[in-house]
Amino acid sequence: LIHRSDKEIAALAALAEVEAGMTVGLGTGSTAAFFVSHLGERVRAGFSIAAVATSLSTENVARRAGIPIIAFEDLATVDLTVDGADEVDDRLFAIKGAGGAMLREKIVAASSRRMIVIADGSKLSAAIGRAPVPVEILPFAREFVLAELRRLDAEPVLRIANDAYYHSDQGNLIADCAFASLPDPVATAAALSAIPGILGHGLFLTEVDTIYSANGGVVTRLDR
Ligand code: DER
Repeated sequence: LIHRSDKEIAALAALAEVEAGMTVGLGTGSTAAFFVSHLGERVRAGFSIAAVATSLSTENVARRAGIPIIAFEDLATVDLTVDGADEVDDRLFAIKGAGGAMLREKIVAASSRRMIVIADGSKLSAAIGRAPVPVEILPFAREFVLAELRRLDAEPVLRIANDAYYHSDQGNLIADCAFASLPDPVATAAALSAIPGILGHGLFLTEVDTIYSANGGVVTRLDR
């Protein structure tokens, strides 16, 4: 008997959509790690694809799995991106960034013909608003941006790692914003993007085409 977690089951459902010859965007986080691992098995068995990574950590995991990695900067379009999320809802709105990779994840997602979120049932909501919204901040702009976020009632908390500020793959800071509620995610996303010094945020409102979510071993597919 093989027991698979819901994250792994969701990842396998997305893997079924990968075709030979595709350029595949590899997400970041523990759910995406199952996808990368199983994709690596297929590649080692002769399945030919090329992949771009949404973080340095994913790039390392993918290379160790034997997946050919190409540099995203040389591409304009990716065929299929598979990534996790911190929270998703029935509108296919997502909050991403707990893994700190949402700046590259959003670029790769936006460049993809299809973007699939894989998640276990704990990530599903009727409307996003529970998970904090990560924001990537240019260090030069730290206190200015924090003040602007407080004016939006975003309650920003700078991410700490090993008693120092956490830094993204780009060398920027990340603040987690604990909005009391997100009644209008589109307006909130626009307000965040309008603050100079914010280079990215975790509100993904247009990028997700399909969600494969698994709960108790049962996979549900939701399409935009
Ligand atoms: O940081 C990210 O965007 C990750 O995709 C995150 O949202 C999901 O991570 P998990 O699969 O480990 O829950």
